[in-house]
Amino acid sequence: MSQSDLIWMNGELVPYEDAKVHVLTHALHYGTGVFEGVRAYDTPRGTAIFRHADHIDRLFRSAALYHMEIPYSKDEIRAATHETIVKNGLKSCYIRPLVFRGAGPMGLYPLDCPVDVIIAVWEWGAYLGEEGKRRGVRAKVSSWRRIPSDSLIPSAKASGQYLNSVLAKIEADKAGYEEAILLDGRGFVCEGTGENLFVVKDGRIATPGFANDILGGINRLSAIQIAHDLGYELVERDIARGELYHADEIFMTGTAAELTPIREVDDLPVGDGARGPVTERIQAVFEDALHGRSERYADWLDVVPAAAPAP
Ligand code: PPE
Repeated sequence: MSQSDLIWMNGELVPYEDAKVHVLTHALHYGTGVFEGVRAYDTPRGTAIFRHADHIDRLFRSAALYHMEIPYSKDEIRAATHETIVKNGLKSCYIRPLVFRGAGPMGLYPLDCPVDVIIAVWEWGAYLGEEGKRRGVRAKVSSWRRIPSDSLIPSAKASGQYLNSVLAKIEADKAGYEEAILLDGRGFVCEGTGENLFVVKDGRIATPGFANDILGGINRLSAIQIAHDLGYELVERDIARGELYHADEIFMTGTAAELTPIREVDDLPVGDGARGPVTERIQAVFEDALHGRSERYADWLDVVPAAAPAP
């Protein structure tokens, strides 16, 4: 991660060093925030944000699910994001909008605390590495189960919920793996700590659905669309843990991770222990879409105006 100069904070761009909050910020104590992970790519049409409207929609939905009213419109958030990228002079970057309960009365009741909004951008390479995207990564089935939807809201991208992913990530890292695969409360495959998951067997693709308590990934939707367009059969269904050990291929999708194959699960090679042919085909189309090399998926890109107007 490399630091950028300016962070958008409650309506204005402030220097990186000055983008601070009070220690009694509600979200710091109780995790009352919602966020997004978005990426902008350097494309032939200029800097372009991948599926920006979908990310903004999910941000507003996550906020509503936690009873937070965002004090800006979707258009304002979009324009502010454009401005933050342009003013930082970045051609490609990771974008992190965060909406959180700020400093106000302490105690669990949050509705009297302000709702603060920041948008940060920085240059960030592939989360699980460029080599990981080519060769695949090693994953471990976590001993931590994915948060169930009768305790929290797995479909919301809420800050506090990420303690679940943090525990799984630490466990996997300490055990020498790059990523964790969490099972849902019923013991079916759910997702990675920050990625959705797909299993390929005999040319057919399966992925967990909302009944498995996934976060509805935007890249998941793109991978589903691309798989369909390439003519693959793809179903959303319960996937037993044991299927991971019989899969021909497994891959994960996420904004940070992009499309990354898994080459080993629990020390067992997945298929040939390398990126498989179905994964490679979908990944190639996906990469073209991200980088603006695809006519077919050109609509997925929100081109950043070179001199963004102030929001
Ligand atoms: N599941 C989880 C739990 C998750 O956090 C992400 C994104 C996804 C699935 C995939 O969603 P999407 O990006 O819309 O395809 N994780 C974000 C945060 C990662 C981080 O380390 O921070 C991301 O990829 O930006």
